[in-house]
Amino acid sequence: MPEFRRRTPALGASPFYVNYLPFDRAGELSNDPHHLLASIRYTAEDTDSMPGQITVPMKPLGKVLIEVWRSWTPVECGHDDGISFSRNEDVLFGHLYLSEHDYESLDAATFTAYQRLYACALDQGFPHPLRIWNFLPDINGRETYLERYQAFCQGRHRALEQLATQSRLLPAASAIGTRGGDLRIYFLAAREPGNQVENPRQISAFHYPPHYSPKSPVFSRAVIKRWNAATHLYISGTASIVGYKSRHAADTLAQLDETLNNLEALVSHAGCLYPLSIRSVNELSLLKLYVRMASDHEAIVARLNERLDAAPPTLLLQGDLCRSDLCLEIEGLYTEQATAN
Ligand code: 3EB
Repeated sequence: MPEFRRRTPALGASPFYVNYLPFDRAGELSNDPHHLLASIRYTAEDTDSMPGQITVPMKPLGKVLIEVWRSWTPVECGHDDGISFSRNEDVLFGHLYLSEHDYESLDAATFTAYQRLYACALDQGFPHPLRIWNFLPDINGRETYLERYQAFCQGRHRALEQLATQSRLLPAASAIGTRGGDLRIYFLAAREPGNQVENPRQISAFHYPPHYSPKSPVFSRAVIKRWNAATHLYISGTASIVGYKSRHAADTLAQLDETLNNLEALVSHAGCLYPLSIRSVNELSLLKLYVRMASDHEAIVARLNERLDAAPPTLLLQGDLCRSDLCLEIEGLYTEQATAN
């Protein structure tokens, strides 16, 4: 049996930790609201979120889990130009909803969302977004001459071009299609930047050829961030893409295998570049899977358990992916306590 290095972090080891809480234990969240950075519920009904709680209109597959971000130190909450946030000494966690109808296009709405997001992060003293999650309805639909995902990429690209002086770090990201609701974004930002990690099997998204998206998607494959006593690796949504081309159209299990190969390559690359002990996807702290067809759910879980000796806690959601030929996407988080040096 391989020895797995995944461990529960010790108190104070990192500025926050994330786990998945069974939905029937949601009541526990109100026991200690002062240490709650965020809780995220994925639910097919597009309900209004409670203060400090984020709702994303996506159907959970299998066990219903709440994503919980907890801080070791007390958090402060606030609002800034439509963004709700919570923060501790080290991190800012924010979220915003934008109604597309208030803007002339998805490009314009995304541009505004990113301007606000970066302005809020700067105002609060956390100018470097490390990880951003984007949710948009009808991601594969068309918007004038562009696909909606391309329109989103264009708005984000235009905004980040202007914001490059604030932070040169391209955050890790996910961009997922919902089946209703507004443009929703949540993010994690820090006072100091982390480092980008790219995937040796994939062309960097910001270098994708223009026919794929006239303005390229600006995100990095992963961001590594060293905290005082811990190191985090935030892995972007990863799909069955080699080079810049999608592989195994319409073959969900082949896509799953390719995606795991991509994740393995990324993790070992990160382990070569930085002093991390992680060597394989087995050792990640958390996984999240977005699956286009709910009916693929059981086959995916079976194959995942076959491929991984000890799969990390995994949240499965029904979500659409930015290319219509993609069946699934996987993101991950890794936490490692720093060794004394
Ligand atoms: C890809 O690798 C798949 O536009 O923010 C994954 C993660 C993908 C993030 C984004 C897109 C994004 O191109 C799609």
